[in-house]
Amino acid sequence: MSRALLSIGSNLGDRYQHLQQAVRLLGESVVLVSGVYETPPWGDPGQPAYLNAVLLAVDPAAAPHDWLDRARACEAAAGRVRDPERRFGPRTLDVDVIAVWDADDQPVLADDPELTVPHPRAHLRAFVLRPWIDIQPYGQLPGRGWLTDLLNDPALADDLAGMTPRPDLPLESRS
Ligand code: A4P
Ligand code: MG
Repeated sequence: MSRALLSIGSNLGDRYQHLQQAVRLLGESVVLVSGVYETPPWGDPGQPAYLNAVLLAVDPAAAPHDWLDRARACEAAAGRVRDPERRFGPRTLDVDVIAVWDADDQPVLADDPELTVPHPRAHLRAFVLRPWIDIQPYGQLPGRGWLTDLLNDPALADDLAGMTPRPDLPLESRS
């Protein structure tokens, strides 16, 4: 049994369609889907605004690396092209594995460059924490603490203020 919190983001092409396709491809495992937010670019300012959301997915058969494989399959389906010169640059679809929990509901801790969980930059990202609170108001980022406390960090204030909810762009879960 494994549970994963995945973050999805897009700032190139039909952004909404890319997010919808990711939810569709992740399929039956998706149990909770946040609202969509328009967010200022993080880490590399010279690019268009993103649409971001997060998903909680559950799959009794999934090992931690399976979530990364699924994330990459979604990115490939959106025709993502990686620019090695621009790490945080624009993309049709970014799917990150933010955290994974095992069958006993314990957070999986992995320091492998292939899959580092919890995601090492999640606590710095309002575009992850804000939608996550939508679906888990009492959630915690393993090793970092309550989502509400993390979002109150003054360092995130500007990014948070720059985010706009997009209730006109709903993402549906099928479960
Ligand atoms: N990797 C290790 N751990 C993980 C993990 N937990 N989840 C490895 C996903 N991948 C993980 O990823 C680089 C390597 O990280 C892979 O080999 C993978 O095995 P990548 O997808 O090839 O490259 P990337 O996504 O361009 O780089 P990186 O460092 O993952 O960037 P981020 O952190 O994904 O940032 N601003 C807004 N507003 N919204 C966004 O969604 N996204 C980014 C991308 C930048 N700014 C953004 C947004
Ligand atoms: Mg990524």
